Amino acid sequence: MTTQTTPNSLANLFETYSLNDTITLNNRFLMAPLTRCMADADLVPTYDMVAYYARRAEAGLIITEATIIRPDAQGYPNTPGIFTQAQIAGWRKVTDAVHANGGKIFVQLWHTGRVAHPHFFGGGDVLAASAQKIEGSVPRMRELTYVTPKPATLEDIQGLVRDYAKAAENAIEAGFDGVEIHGANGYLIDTFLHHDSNRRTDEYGGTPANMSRFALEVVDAVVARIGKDRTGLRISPGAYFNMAADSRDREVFDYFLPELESRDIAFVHIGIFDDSMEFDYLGGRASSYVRAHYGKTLVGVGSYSAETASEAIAANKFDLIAIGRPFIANPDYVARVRDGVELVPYSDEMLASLV
Ligand code: FNR
Ligand code: 8K6
Repeated sequence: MTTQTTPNSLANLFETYSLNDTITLNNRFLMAPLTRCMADADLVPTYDMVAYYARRAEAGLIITEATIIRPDAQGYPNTPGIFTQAQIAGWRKVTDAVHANGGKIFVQLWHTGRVAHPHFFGGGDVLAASAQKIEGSVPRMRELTYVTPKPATLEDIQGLVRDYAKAAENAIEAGFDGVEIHGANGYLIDTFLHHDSNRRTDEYGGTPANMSRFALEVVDAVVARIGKDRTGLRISPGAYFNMAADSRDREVFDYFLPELESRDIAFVHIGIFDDSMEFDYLGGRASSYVRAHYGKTLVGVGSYSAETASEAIAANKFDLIAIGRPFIANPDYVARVRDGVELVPYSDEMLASLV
């Protein structure tokens, strides 16, 4: 292991950053949301999860693994929830430990939409924008093939909006500094924003304003409940996961992003695994496209190293960098980068345990 001082070229990553008047981050690193499937049978965070997050408190902001807002939101085993008192109490231990170590933490609020499976919630409907199913089965549970979702009725939509707001309220009760609404990666909110999954002909489909309506209603309801300073949003304008690309999606996001900008939320975060991916209909990278259409705080992500992130921030491509897999492999990622200590390389086998 070699030790040296932080290269000057990385110094911008260690500058503080004010999201708004109420939240200032100690550095430019976010820990990306990372599903680990390690909550207990009641979807309550465990002591191992408390220790896992506490070890990573040097990140300017931790975004937790995606956390379901209600039972029918679940699509993977042992993903934590934030809708019971036991879950809120479990998360309180996590937030207390992160705060004791000087960190900040937002919870990622999740409904998997058409990626949900009734196996996890005792049967019943899988809700999505339209009855367009995805192929395949739940990872590691191959007998559970995905089902055709039920298009959410207007009543279902009102209930969902209410439940996102309630989950945000629960998050504040659990001691979180804020929430990141999961509007990315092909899950519920994203199914409204893309033509592949939204075939509706009512006021939630067919036009950019209609297709943006559900996402904006969720944002507005969460903002009304906990405040814009404590509300972030993750989006995937480029379809890449459980979603087929459609060039008409561009108009949806052309409409959606300025609407979002007027809400003045804490940040927008790209949902992507590799930001070098280019999307024809976005004219390049998802992050460049969002930067051009959204003038407020942007979080970049997707196969960045500290070096490439530092360069991208210096070139004003985004303001903050989220780090995912390297943070699984290196609980002390931020200290290693700061001190010039070599990183442990990530491998998929590391997902088997929480370190
Ligand atoms: C993820 N990612 C992810 N994204 C999200 O919005 N919510 C989540 O719960 C998860 N879960 C998750 C689990 C695992 C094991 C991986 C590898 C990824 C995506 C993640 O936040 C990030 O966008 C990517 O990992 C790309 O960043 P890195 O890993 O290249 O720094
Ligand atoms: C038991 C299941 C654990 C679920 C983890 C959910 C996180 C998703 C990680 C899956 C990787 C998907 C990669 C898609 C990348 C496409 C890039 C072109």
